[in-house]
Amino acid sequence: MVVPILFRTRNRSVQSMPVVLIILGSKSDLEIGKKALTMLQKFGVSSEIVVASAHRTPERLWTMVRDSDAKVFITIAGLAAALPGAVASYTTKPVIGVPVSGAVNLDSILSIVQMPPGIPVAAVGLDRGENAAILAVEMLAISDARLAGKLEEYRKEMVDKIEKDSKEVQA
Ligand code: RP5
Repeated sequence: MVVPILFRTRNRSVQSMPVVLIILGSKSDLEIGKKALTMLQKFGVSSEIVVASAHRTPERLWTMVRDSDAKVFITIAGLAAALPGAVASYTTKPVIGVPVSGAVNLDSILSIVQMPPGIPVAAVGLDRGENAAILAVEMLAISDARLAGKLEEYRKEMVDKIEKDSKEVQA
């Protein structure tokens, strides 16, 4: 039996609710979604990946966003990437868009960047699922000192790596 999304999400326990919901426009975007998921796991932020298309399943997408308790949405889509903008139109929570590379690339970038005034989407670079996750963590860290500390540690890791890399190329 197919359980409607509406029913499933309303009956979830508080513990299982993802803080960040990662929505893919298609299963073919999964590799980019995994980059976001892995980075969120590194920061100890709960997340979940789902598939819902703005064009192919508009009702499913609307219901999913409406019933989600996530604090931030990461939306990943290619081609005429309407997904991030559509999600932003259904919620006042922050929405991060990740354009997915393809034959053209600028198609998905411009679809996400060129939002009309009043309904913003925070766009990260092409295929940059990991950056979407870091940006989501930065948003959450505004009211979470533990996450803010983890972001500082992450920056320190990058500094250490660059210094190590520099020593290696100098040797
Ligand atoms: C977009 O169209 C999806 O986000 C995906 O990046 C692209 C191609 O979708 P599929 O044909 O692989 O399902 O809606």
